[in-house]
Amino acid sequence: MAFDILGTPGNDTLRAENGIDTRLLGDAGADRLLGAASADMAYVGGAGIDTAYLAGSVGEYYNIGQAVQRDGELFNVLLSRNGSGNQYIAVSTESVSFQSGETVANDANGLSLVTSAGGFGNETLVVPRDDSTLWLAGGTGFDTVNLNGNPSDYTLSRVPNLFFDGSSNADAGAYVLTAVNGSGSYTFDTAIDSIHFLFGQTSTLTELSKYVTGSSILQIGTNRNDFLVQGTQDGYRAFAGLGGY
Ligand SMILES: [Ca+2]
Ligand SMILES: [Ca+2]
Repeated sequence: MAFDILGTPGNDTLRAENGIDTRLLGDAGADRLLGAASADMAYVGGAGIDTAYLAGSVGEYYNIGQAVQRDGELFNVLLSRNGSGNQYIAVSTESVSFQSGETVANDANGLSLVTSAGGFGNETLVVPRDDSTLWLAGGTGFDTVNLNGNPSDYTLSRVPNLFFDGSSNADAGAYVLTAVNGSGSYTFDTAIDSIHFLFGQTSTLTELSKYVTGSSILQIGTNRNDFLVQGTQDGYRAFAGLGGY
């Protein structure tokens, strides 16, 4: 649960403490919203021309290229590359400045200057600690997602939009881990390679069903070599292997 720091209708400078998850709520006016290292931050500028100030440099974040609805606000999300904290930047915050000196507009153009998750390299995506609904793309390279807790803290499902005429939704087959305590839901496209639970367990994406309790109503393969399991004895199950072996 994040700590809130509230601005006034005037021009405010709001500063978060290091290590404390914080929402900075500027209200009206031209606000300076100063984030902190080692914590998850939300920057809500409100009316007026506002700037979020992030710890570190552009190179310490991934732009996941999607807007996320949270607490009634629409946010662009930058994921931490090094544990410095994930950054939710409300669209009412006009620009983003980094401690290292770079400033970008908080829009698709500006954020395109931040490395996209799902690119060519070997990426490690560190997801926020709680209260998140994120869709994560792997791209090429070997991509790992660091997720909080243990496998037992989640249930597993797959995006089931597979049609019997052979067509499928673009997201079909994506893996979904939903936190048992309701704090978040994480969807991984099948280009993510590995999930590392921060309390110890590491699993390839395709073997998650060995570790995480899940729905087996619809098992869908990926374009890789798959391990499909029917989890219960009764009823019909649809298996679709897609590509691979
Ligand atoms: Ca203000
Ligand atoms: Ca604003």
